[in-house]
Amino acid sequence: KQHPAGSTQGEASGAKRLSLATMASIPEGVRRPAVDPAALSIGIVHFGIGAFHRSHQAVYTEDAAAATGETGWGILGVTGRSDTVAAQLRAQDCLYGVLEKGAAATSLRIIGSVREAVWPGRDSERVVEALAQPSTHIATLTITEKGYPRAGDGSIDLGRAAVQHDLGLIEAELVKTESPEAASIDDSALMSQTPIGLLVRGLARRFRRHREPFTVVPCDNLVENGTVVRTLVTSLVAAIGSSNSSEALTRARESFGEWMEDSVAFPSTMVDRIAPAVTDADRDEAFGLLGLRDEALVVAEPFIQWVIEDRFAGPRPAWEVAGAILTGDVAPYERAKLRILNATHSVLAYCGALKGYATIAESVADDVLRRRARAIVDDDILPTLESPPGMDLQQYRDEVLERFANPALAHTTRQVAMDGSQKLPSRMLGTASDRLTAGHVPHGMAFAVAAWIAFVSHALESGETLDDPLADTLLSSIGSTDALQIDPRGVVERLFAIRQIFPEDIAGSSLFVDAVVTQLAEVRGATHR
Ligand code: CS2
Repeated sequence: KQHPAGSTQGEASGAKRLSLATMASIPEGVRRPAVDPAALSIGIVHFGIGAFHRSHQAVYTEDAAAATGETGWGILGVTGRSDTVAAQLRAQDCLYGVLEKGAAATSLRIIGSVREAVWPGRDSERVVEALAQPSTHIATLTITEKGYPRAGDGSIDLGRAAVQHDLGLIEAELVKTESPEAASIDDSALMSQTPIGLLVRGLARRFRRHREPFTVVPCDNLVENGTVVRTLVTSLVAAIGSSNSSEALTRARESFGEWMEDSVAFPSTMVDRIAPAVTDADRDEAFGLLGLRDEALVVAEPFIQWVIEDRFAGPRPAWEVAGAILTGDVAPYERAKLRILNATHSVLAYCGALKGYATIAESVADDVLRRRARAIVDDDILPTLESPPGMDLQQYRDEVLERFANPALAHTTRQVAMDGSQKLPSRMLGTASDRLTAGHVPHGMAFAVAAWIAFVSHALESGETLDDPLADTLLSSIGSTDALQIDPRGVVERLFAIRQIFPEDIAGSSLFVDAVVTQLAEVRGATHR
């Protein structure tokens, strides 16, 4: 069917929007919410309500609620930079579809576990209040790698203005005396600017009001993500009162810190589901199935996995009945996933983009690139891993490449290639470092790092935007459009000098530097158009 460019069929036809009121008209063949959305109350605050959360934790949470009949696990979703996604959700009572695209079949399911959507730029008070409610027990986070404002030692980066701003709000919260007037003051100066700052501000109110336990569950692709968040939070708390100390504040900081030590848990998790950005074609496809407009639609592959460290301070949804693995040790799962899936994903994204492929599926369909990805896993990655219980890593490798090949998922190389400076350490450099320590030169990981360098350099050569928080630093380290040709070693050395990305042991290994320089030529060969 034809409809004007830049709009979807739903918009063009003036169709009704998905909402509680229109839910009754959801046709047979589309799965309705497994719970009555209107019956759910907030038990979870989620930071970063993007496509990934909506296709992953929100689905597990709904399935767990459906299986147990518990109604206390509705989700309040917090957006990041703008109100857009929250507004889209609010306009449809936070209902949205997950369009599941398998290689052979597509299906649509409507999710009802998200009950509120808030942009803290407008209403951080609502988020703080939700975190302080005794009926809220958990915060989950998908704020992407760059959402964790870490300094070199893993503590919070107090040099950032946004962190200092949030620290001031946390201090004010800790020593606040509740009065009706105070509660009504709400202007932009009172808006927390970082998710971690907002989380700690909410925990400060919780501490001040009743001190019920709480659990923070990060769901980003980071090594030991629970420890990462705990370190950020505790270092932020430790900084309370550092600039304008009063006796009251010092006392409050100490007991806040003690409560946190005793009553707030930070389990680590491994999350997995490929959820590419939604396109208008996806919206059209979903509209064809649903007959209602859904501006908050997400797309995902059929595969889904969640492994959670079973270390909660208070109650949690019965996520295990929805298929999640609750375990004492997430590390082997998390390593296998980051090192096999995410590393090869990135390699295929860089090389694919250089070769002119728009999607990961096209990249992995290219024999040269697929064989490369597989060889990197076999040569360097598998030797660093121990098998998680019940998992065969060679089979996992094959399944991962198979998932990437799913032709129905238009996951762009551009999307996976973004934020490389934030992704390299957890996906590639741990493997490289383990191999070097074991006395091997990791040529495969050198290829992976070289692919990233070639990709970054290509952005400089072509003038295309480099989507990376360190873009300026990266481009100026490369220097000029012909630097990689003229002086590849110089480029590698200058990039390796960026300590936020490359740790000392890697940057200082002349064997690894040599290997990366050599592999730059291999990358050129493999990505030759
Ligand atoms: C991808 C991940 O964008 C990326 O960097 O590698 O988002 C990947 O799709 C997920 O981790 C899969 O679970």
